[in-house]
Amino acid sequence: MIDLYTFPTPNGWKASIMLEELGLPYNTHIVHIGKDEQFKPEFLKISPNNKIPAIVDSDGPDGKPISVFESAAILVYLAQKTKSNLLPSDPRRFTNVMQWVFFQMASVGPMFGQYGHFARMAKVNVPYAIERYETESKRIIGVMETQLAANAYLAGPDYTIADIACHGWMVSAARNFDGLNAWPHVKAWHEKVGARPAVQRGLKVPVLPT
Ligand SMILES: N[C@@H](CCC(=O)N[C@@H](CS)C(=O)NCC(=O)O)C(=O)O
Repeated sequence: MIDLYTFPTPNGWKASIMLEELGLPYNTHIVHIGKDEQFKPEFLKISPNNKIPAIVDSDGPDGKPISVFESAAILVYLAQKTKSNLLPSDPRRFTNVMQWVFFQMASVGPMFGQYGHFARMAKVNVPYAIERYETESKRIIGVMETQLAANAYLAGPDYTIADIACHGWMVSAARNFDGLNAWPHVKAWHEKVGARPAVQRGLKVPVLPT
């Protein structure tokens, strides 16, 4: 059984969408990052960088429990555990998927995240930071637009973990940047991925108590 430690954010949704795509049974544990639960010692044992998502798989590769933090590491771990085509094993296709996963981790997540912070959450108004991260976020969406104009999915003709990694972040980009109307191929891809039943289920995890 897999235990998922998460909160409803773009990084958390990567893990829940992946678990739903693979049809793996899992228990969900809410780590309320607004209440600093990510700093609790028991959570830091599985996620030393105090961030969601993290998983604990009681049936690790050697039959012993294993914990995994960092959302992309979770995607790769789960794909390899199940030998899923969401991460092809052919070296060329594997590398192609991984470069888009790294693009998400190094560019999409950090830049969109900083834009959201400075535009909506910062305690002081810093126009320079807002403009910098907005410009960079839009440039990154432009990179995706070029790729998706020539390919059905981010890493080529097939849906892969690269699409799972990016989808949740584009939910916030659609909210911030006029429904992605300036990038028609990104918008169409986002709607196509968002129509997948597993993605819709994953985006509802976790349900916060009212
Ligand atoms: N690189 C990490 C980033 C994870 C991340 O930033 N998680 C945020 C929520 S989206 C978090 O847990 N923040 C709590 C904190 O920084 O204290 C990953 O992809 O897993």
